[in-house]
Amino acid sequence: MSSSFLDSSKANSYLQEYKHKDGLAVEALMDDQLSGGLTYNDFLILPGYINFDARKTSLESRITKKITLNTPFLSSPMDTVTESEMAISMALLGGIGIIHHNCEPEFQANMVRKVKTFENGFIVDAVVLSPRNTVADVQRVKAERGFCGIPITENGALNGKLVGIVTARDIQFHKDDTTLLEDVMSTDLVVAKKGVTLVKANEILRSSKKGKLPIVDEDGRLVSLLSRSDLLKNQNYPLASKSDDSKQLLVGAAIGTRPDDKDRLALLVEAGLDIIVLDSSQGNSIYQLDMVRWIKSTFPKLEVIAGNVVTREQAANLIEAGADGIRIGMGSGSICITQEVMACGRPQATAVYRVSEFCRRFGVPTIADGGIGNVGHIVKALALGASAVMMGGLLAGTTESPGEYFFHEGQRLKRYRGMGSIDAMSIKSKGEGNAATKRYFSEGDAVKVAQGVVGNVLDKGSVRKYASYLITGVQHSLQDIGCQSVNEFHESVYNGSVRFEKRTAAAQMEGGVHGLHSFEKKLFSS
Ligand code: CPR
Repeated sequence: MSSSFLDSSKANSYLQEYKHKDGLAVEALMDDQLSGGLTYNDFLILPGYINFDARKTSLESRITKKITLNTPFLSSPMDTVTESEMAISMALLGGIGIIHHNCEPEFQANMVRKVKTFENGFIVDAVVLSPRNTVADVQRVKAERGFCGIPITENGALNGKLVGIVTARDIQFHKDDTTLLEDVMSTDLVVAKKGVTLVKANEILRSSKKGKLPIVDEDGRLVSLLSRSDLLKNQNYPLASKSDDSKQLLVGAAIGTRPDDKDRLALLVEAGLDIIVLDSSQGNSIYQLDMVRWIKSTFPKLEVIAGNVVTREQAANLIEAGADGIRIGMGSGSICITQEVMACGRPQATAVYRVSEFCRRFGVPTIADGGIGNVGHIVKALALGASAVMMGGLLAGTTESPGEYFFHEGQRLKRYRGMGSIDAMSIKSKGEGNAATKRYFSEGDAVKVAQGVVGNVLDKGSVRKYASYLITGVQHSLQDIGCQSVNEFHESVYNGSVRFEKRTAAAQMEGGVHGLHSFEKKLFSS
């Protein structure tokens, strides 16, 4: 009896041959001739084979030549997105915050310093008082810094001889705030000797049941401090981005490319900066190329992310000048009107693919910046070769983003604005124009041409929960695709085993919620 089915040996080889052939390889997807530029919504990734637990998926990725993060997320250097609070949270979750520069240089450097001193293994710039200080001084520190386990040294400074410690309990019922600390401080001290390892010091702290562990040298002088609350934070954030030696959180900051930005950078470096981002809407300029070269020769240890670019030619110049990472995007930001006003830019998916595919030949990681509106966009940016994503609007409206919440028509909102909006460009700061005007090369103009808008975004709660949702979402997506790490994902895209498909307008409608009278879109629970 004849059958239209293949016999088993033919069926087997047919199965092997076609295993990865459905859909398109990335190069075919991105074929400019056929499609024009693509955005993230124009395509989908086809599912692969699952043989691992999503929680085992590694999101580790290199964001500059020398820096690898556990979470490939950066927060945008925008004044409604990243100040120290956001940068601390991003680093705790394994990403990194890039602190904006629409402010005085000293203010920006202070924000960098705050991140660097947030969660030290050892606190090396501890607040210290002397026995002659009063209870009122402790109360002031508590109000300003939020803690009051303060070591007391003879001279009231670090490196002075340790004579006591004042804790909340010591001053709790003290009515007279003029009392000298020598009369209330605890002198029964548990200390550890300078040179003690972090692990050992943590053990002593744990068993002593004290809040703080002073570290002293052989003469009893205070050199640093370990805090119980840091111990707990360490336990909660296993992915945290930290420098290998000091265990301080990693932080980035943005500057422009004008001469006075060199002075600003010196302050940032002194504050402990790890990555500098050269913040320009069009990075392929003589100013930026000179700046990259100057930074690499002046601060050889500092990692430089250059940009923004959307073409290989732009990227080539920056790589040649010495960039350690390349930021991609022009006109794709959620608050952005650059493409409309300047007629310049590129659809983001195409820009990310073309530039990343070029940069990887030189070992230079890329960052997809702008237009990331959900977990799927993050995964698509990574699929197109980006090592990491930078997010503005997605992180705005969180507790840790700058600005106050307000209510409008029953909803809790926060402001989110483009750095090229008239609002942002109107912030006064000393030096050559403000940061926002410099980003758009318009500091000398009598008329400011806006490249972005001011808007509002919904309250998203704490970024620590929100970004955890993004991380888990990306892990599940990579599981569906069948890749257990970002590195494997990149390899599988380039070797053609991860497949793609274009999405028609109808397909995009089908992929969204449809046909309901009404619905509530709750994205996660924790
Ligand atoms: P979203 O994540 O909100 O889509 O985009 C954030 C990115 O938009 C920023 O990291 C920055 O590169 C870019 N951006 C910020 N302000 C902008 C204005 Cl006014 N115009 C164009 N791009 C802007």
